[in-house]
Amino acid sequence: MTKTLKTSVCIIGAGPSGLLLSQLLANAGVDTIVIDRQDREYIEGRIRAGVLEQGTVQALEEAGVADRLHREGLPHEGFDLAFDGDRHRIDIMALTGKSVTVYGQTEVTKDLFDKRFAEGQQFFFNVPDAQPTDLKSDRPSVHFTHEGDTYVVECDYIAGCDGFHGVSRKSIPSDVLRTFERVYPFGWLGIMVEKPPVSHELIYANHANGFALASMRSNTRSRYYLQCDLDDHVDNWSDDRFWAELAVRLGPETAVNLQTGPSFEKSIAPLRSFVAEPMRYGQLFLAGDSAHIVPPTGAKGLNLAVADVRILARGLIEHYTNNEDRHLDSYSETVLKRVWKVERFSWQLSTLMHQFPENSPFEQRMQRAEFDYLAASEAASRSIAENYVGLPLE
Ligand code: RFL
Ligand code: PHB
Repeated sequence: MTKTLKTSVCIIGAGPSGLLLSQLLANAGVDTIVIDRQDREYIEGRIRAGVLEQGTVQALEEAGVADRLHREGLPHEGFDLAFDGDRHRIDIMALTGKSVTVYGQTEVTKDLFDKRFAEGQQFFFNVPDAQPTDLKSDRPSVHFTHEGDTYVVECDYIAGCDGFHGVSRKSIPSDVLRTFERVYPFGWLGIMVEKPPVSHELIYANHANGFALASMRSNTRSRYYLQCDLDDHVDNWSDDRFWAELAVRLGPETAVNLQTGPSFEKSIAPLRSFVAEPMRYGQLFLAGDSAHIVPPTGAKGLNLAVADVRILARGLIEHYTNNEDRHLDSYSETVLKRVWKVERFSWQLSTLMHQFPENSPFEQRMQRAEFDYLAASEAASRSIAENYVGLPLE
């Protein structure tokens, strides 16, 4: 038997985008149903982003989920770029008057889940086959099966917050959707370890052996990454091999402070730049990774998702409270302008900081010259800093 449910906005995906949208709408009295292919435990366990822009922190405050973030998050006023052992600090506070906050995506997701559950949000987890339909009608719906029953959610709008591999973007006809993509010829091998970080600020390092990043989740938990080949495998990387290679890429002056230990997470992620246009089709809106991917250099993925959601929530709330569709109608155009700027920054920083197999000695010298220019120019450093702390919402 098919069960029919009704809601204002059906949200596909319970990652940070879907959860935050649901919370912002709930705060304004707008009803949602949230559907995910996975369950809560799986979603909370995914180790991903670690750095929040001030705008992201503000959005979480507005949503009412920032108490633990303010207690446990680490404010950072700068970070280092390193090239073959030479280090240049980007003083983001001095250059922009703003800081960023180190607080893991896992924690953001937990905080959002806790509040949505406490407020009685209707979720459907482990849904393998969500299908948005009638997107061009004024009564779209989402069809799916759950625990053996068939469901139809009838709604006004569908929010596609289901990530890069989700169904939402794929339900936009191919003659409407344009996609733009760059796949990088390497991945990031990441580990998590219960040891204090090598430095109290992040270090992004370019070394002849490849990129390395020293990051953290707290004063006692570190997150490190190494550039690796796309066909490499975690089994090739014992902890000992990882630590030895990290020490080489960070350089001896930094490596003396490295506290090593057994890793409790190890994974490889590919790097990709991707944008889908438009981000609206009929009553379907895309937000977050369902519409765009950035390489993780610069820590923009989660922050970009949150910016989309803030703009989408504003449009939807205006629709429901004032019957005013101006911001909803300009959603795709507004967010894409910002998305492309953030794509540019993530691509530029990735291009500067990695070893590309196809680079000639000329391009290697160009990377070094760009680093030397940055190190000597406040204007160039400020440009990096203003992107790192986050561009204005629009
Ligand atoms: P998410 O987090 O991918 O959540 C999407 C949710 O949708 C569900 N889903 C479906 N549900 C129903 N039906 C379907 N057909 C569905 N298909 C998928 C999924 O189960 C999931 O729960 O997207 P969202 O919410 O837009 O959030 C975006 C951020 O997660 C993402 O931008 C960042 O995590 C990107 N990212 C990183 N960003 C950083 O800033 N720093 C990082 O270090 C960093 N590391 C990463 C990352 C993304 C990764 N991915 C996507 C593989 C590392 C990895 C491995
Ligand atoms: C992380 O801590 O996972 C992290 C930090 C900064 C980045 C990417 C990832 O640019």
